[in-house]
Amino acid sequence: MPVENCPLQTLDADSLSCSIREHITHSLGKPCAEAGNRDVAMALSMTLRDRLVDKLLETRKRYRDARAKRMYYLSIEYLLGRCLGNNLYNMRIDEECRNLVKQWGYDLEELREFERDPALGNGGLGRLAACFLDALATLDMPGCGYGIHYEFGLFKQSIQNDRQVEQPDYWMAEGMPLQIERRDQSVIVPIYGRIESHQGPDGSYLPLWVDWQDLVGVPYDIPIVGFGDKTVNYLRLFAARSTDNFDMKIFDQGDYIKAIHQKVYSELVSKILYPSESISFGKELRLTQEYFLVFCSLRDITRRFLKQNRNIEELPEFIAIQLNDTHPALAVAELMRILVDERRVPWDRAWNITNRTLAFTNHTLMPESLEMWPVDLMGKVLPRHLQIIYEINARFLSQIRLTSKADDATLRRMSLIEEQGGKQVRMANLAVVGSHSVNGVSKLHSELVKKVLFPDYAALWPGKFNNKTNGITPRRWLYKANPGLSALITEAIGDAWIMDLDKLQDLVPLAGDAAFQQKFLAVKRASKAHLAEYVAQTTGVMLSPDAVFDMQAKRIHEYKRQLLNIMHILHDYLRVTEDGYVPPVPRVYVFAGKAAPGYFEAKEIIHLICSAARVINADKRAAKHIKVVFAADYRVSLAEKLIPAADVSEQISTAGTEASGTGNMKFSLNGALTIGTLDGANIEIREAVGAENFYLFGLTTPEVERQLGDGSYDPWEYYGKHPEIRRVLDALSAGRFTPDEPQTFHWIFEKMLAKGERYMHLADFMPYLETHERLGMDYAKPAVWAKKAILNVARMGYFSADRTIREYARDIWGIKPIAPK
Ligand code: NBG
Repeated sequence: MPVENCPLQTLDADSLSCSIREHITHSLGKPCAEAGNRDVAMALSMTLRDRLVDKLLETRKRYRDARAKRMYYLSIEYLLGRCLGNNLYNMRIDEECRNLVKQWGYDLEELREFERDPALGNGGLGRLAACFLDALATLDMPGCGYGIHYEFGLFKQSIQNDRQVEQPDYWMAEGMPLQIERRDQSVIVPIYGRIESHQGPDGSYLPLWVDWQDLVGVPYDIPIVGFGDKTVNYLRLFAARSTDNFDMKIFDQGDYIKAIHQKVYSELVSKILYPSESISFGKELRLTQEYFLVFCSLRDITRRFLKQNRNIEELPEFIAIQLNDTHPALAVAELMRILVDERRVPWDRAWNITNRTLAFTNHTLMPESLEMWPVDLMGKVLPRHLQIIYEINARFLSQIRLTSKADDATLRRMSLIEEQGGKQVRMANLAVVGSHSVNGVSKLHSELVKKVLFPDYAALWPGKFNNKTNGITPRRWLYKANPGLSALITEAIGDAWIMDLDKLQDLVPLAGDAAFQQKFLAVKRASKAHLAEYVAQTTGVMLSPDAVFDMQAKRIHEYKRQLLNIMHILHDYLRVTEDGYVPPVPRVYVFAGKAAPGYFEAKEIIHLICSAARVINADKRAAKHIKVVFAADYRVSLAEKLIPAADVSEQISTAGTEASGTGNMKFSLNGALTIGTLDGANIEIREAVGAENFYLFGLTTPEVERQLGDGSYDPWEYYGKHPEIRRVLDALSAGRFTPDEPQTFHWIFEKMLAKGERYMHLADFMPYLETHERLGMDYAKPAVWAKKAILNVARMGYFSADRTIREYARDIWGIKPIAPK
């Protein structure tokens, strides 16, 4: 029989069982009778991989036959989280597998614990990329991800002596059975060297990149299965290897060790993920990573495209490339280099192609996160790309000088080069100029992108700027993470919500139904009890599932204001212990999140939370009313434990600082009520769930802008006026929570009271307290609370990543679903 006629694998219980045994014996080399949990978990993953690969090939053929336009998502981070469980759920064989392994005496949940989270991202941006991949595959859209195969993902966090300690995360320690190495599609990446100019036969200038060194990008594909197992796309991650092409000159000089050293340096490029969303730019290795991602991706994308016998000038008709923030912005220069230097397309036509192919998403307003690279460094690492950037800039500036009569100040702002204090390339400007679409990630943020970040560009190209409010995948964040709630919803309204989250609306009539409320509260309580067990095991702190579970889980950053949260907790603690106050309901406060290793304030905030937790949890007067927990090592799999158990979601960033937030969506979808500011997607969440089902407090963005702008914010005024604020800050300053080192948190006192304090903690403190007060009273009335929580779930349909992806596909990418017939 010809190979192509062999039947694809099917996954009924028998074939599943055969395949698992087959892998235990032949892939792992063990008798089935000796297989431990780990072996079964591995063999199960391999079994799924076999099936996914079949579907992957089938999907590829389907796209090819349809001559479909493809979208490629370029992102330096992907926070996938564990794959086994997610694949089982998306393939809808979780029940089957659970029963099967149970017959053999294994527990599927235990097996899943063997998988390490591939944590190839820092936070929101990387997780968004992962949610998008899930939605693309679920919607049968030809869209794949490109990224870096870091050997070490985001550091593992542990807490020692109340402080964060970082350890390396070697995520592949247990193997990664899902990935497929594709050595045959490796890419040679030129880097360094210099440019010689030659004259072409027609007298034109021909740049020649010479004396470059090279490294190799080896692709690893991770299959991404959509819900219902119809479409399998891929995430292609490149690992850096050295070429065997050692520098012979070094050998000739007899310096064997130096030659090997160079080989090691090449492999460093994909060694480690930089652990911060706002790193200090200037690190050569990071620039090399960004280039490595861009070069490998574009090489691969254009190779696939040209293989279909197409003319490079048709690129924008068949390919869309989305730049996830500025990290892959070098794609603008690299695509121009491919077109102009390699394909000999005239500059203007090449520019048109580049522009129509690329689109850019901005994810942050923080000025310190706007990437800039010193011109000297770029010239050394990427000499040809720097030339191209200069050329783009010169043409762009002379064009706007002519057409829009821009003055010098405007030209200086719009230039791709920052001239002040050492020349630097502005990556955001490069991305905006080189793309046909620029989007923000929530309504408010997209407005601020135009107004604050790129006012000149927005005036020049109003049609280029648009909004795509973020979304999350309901598969991982409800269906898989919260089986209890998921089953309750399906029992009430059927399971169509998994593919069409707007269907949750059908729960609205049940929000006031006493019987449904009872069931809903029972599910929530069970999740809380489950989390309480985990917390007891990992921290020794005992939690009561009858308390309000109030959570703030996200990166630790001053703008996200974990300090506001902990100061409120301290205030309550002092009221209970000093004023004899009795709160209406007991509270459990859970914090989770990592601090960038070099970010002093963020690390000290963790130190404060942990020190305060130690004091409060040990104080008999307080402990029945208040408990504080810091759940270490926040990552996707921990989020899946925390979020279903939350009653309250803290989304309390200073207005105008959080681009969107996506944790806010996950909590609300799982029936937590938000206490939050009018920031990022909070605004849209509040509109969707109803103002009465959202605890709003705090200044608005215009108020923050005005008070910080005219210097009128004076924290001492608030300190003077409110004894509550004085008590908390004085306690911190006096070393109340670190008696052995009383000076430890004095910096917080100073920072909170510094003139024009950037995040305006004290301005929002009293409204925050009052809103918490109101929230506590509402929680004490279960029917009132349950109704609000159910309405949150019911009205979150809009925040599905499926909706977001449909909008990108329609407005930016021009791609369509290619479903199997
Ligand atoms: C983050 C923002 C979040 C947003 C995610 C996804 C970065 C640089 N930005 O508010 O801080 O939800 O991106 O868009 O990670």
